[in-house]
Amino acid sequence: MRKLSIGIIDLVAKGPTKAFWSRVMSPNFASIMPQVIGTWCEQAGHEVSLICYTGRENLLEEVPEKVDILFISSFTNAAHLACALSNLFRSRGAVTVIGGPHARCYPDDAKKYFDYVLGFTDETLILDVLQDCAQHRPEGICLSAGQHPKHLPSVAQRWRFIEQNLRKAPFIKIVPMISSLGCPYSCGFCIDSSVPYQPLDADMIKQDLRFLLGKFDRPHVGWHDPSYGVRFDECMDAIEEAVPPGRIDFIAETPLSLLTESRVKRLERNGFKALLPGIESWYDLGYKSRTGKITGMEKVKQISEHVNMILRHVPFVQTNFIFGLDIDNGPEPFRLTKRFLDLTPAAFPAYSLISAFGQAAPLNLEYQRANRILPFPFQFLDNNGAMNVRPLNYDWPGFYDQVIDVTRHSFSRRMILKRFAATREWAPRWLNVVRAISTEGRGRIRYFSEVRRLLDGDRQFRSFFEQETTEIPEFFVQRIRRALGQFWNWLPDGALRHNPNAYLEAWDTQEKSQSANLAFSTKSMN
Ligand code: B12
Ligand code: SF4
Repeated sequence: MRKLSIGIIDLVAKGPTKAFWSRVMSPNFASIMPQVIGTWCEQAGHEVSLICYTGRENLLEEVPEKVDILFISSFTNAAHLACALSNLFRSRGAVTVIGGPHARCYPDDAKKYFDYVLGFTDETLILDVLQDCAQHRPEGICLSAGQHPKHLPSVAQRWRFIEQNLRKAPFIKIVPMISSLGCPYSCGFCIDSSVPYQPLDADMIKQDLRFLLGKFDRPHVGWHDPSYGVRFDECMDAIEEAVPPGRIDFIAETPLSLLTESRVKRLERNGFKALLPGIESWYDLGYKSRTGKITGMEKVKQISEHVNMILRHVPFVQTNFIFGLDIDNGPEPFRLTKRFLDLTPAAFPAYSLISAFGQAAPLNLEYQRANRILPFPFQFLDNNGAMNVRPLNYDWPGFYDQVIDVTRHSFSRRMILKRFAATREWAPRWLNVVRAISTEGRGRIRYFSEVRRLLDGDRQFRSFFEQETTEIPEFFVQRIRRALGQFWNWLPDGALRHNPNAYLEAWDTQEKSQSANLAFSTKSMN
């Protein structure tokens, strides 16, 4: 097969930005799969340019003008930028491919703008696409491997891409690694709730860690496992065999249910500096925190003790919460969250508004059946920009009042100082302050307050929330235009809108196979 010029863009930003936080941190949020795909393509003899787009790069200069095929990795919040880029590079003759969370969640929409839409992706699928490398228009084809790949290239093999990206990170440089795919838990709102857990080869992980020790004095590794540490002893054995104590700093998303004190001590010995457990709800999902059927204030007390125990050993803990679940009602869930923060001042709270990401999660079928999904433009589907599920037990103004109240409490001067004083090490101390006073804390308070004001003051805006109209409020359109900058002109007609019930319609018309792969063909093209 002829040698192809291949472009790969990993969209970490959804448009051009000069924000300080994104300059410092965005290179650390690069995805693993674009690097994996780049490695497979190079191994097959092709020429690859990979750009992790953090909002500062000049994409038109950095991607070669005449690429044969362009892969774009996109979350849903960057989908508009992805469509605009596809349109632009198609106009230059490229074939375009989209993969990543957006492709898995909204394949029926993505195929309008891309030649290929990939779900689970392994090397065979990538080589098939390169072999075919053809225009599929007006509708692209949706392809998926039967499951996640069994093996991924090593860090050494991905190094060229990792290094080029981390050069952009001025202070903290975090290497993305992964030790497992899928998840054994089944939280109905999650993309991995029906994807079987699959550990990756422990020897390869040891090899990767040893390799990194030769590259940095003290490497930082961010585990991208959906649930790190499910096979706890295997993970720890691998680190202990390969890494002298304390030589690598680790960050991981690990469920509280796995974090007994003896395990936390082992994590401490092995250099774990940040843990991000999901608490999610005071009334549900007790299996994630080993609180079983305990709910309400009892659960707050138990989890607070648990998190304070972790904080005695690990300097940074981010506790994740979801607002707007059907089980929540009235001010109580928010009041309990504030109580939790008072009892656990060193924990950094991260809030998500419940979001239904297309066909990725089984719960979304129920929401669509009940006509509870709103067609907020993709750019706002990042767990905060909008909540695209109509809440069951709140009206919109009442819901936003509660969200604003808890966010204000969490990032008030008093709470910032308490958190600062309660945090032991300087790096997480200052990181907590920066997060609280930038977009994540104060920025969100401003944004939510503006939404709340418009709910009362702008009839058309409110009608959209009340599902009386599907016309997208000007407030959102103008924000997309600003965020896209020069790429706005390349946004294809109709790309601001999507069918919020596509999953249900596909479900009703297609063979009801495994939901995670609905709309994708798993047959090889050759
Ligand atoms: C690790 C992780 C992160 C990390 C790393 C992110 C990154 N750049 O990869 C961090 C902490 C930085 C992060 C941040 C965010 N995250 Co996150 N994150 C995850 C998590 C836990 C695991 C994803 C993962 O790496 N899995 C391992 C990979 C190998 O598997 P996979 O993603 O399923 O990928 C397969 C295919 O999709 C495909 N593929 C993947 N990428 C690509 C790329 C190409 C080009 C191709 C062809 C194929 C392909 O191949 C893989 C193998 O089969 C998922 C939840 C989950 N359980 O999956 C959420 C998840 C992906 N995150 C989510 C969200 C919303 C966010 C944030 C917006 C949260 C926020 N408000 O800040 C940010 C946005 C970050 C950004 N880049 O813009 C959502 C995304 C939903 C969506 N449709 O957009 C998820 C699904 C969680 C959820 N709500 O259900 N996240
Ligand atoms: S939310 Fe976390 S624990 Fe639950 S299914 Fe998803 S990855 Fe697993």
